[in-house]
Amino acid sequence: KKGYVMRKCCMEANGKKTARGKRSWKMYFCTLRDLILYLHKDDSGFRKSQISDNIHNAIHIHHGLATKATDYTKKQHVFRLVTADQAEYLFQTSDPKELDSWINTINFV
Ligand code: I3P
Repeated sequence: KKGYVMRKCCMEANGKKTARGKRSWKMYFCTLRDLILYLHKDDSGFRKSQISDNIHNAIHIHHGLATKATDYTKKQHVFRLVTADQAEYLFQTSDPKELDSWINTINFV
C-alpha cells in the first residue's frame, strides 16, 4: 500500500516524548513494503532512494499496532501507530476509507 499522508511524531523509541520543535505535522509519500513504512517526499523519492536513506526514513511495523486516534480531535481521519520499540506517531489520512485501509494494512500485513 502507498499514498500521501500527514505524519506527526509523538514519542521516540522507548516512549521518550519527541522534543519540542520536532512534533509538527509533515506530508510524506508513504510506502508499506516488507513490514516497513518508508516515508519520502514523493513516489520517485521512494523509487530512487538508496538503502541508506530508506533506513533513515523507515518505521518498522512488526509487532506494532495501529488504532484510530479517537482522542485526537484537532484533525480528522487520524490513526496512531505504536511500534514494538514504543515509538508513537499520528498519521492523518484523506478520508474514512483510507483510514480503515491503512489501519488494516498495517495490523494485518
Ligand atoms: C508543534 C506543531 C504541531 C503541534 C505540536 C507543536 O510545534 O505546532 O502542529 O501539534 O503540539 O509542538 P513545532 O512546529 O514547533 O514542532 P498539534 O497540531 O497536534 O497541536 P504538541 O506540542 O502538543 O505536540
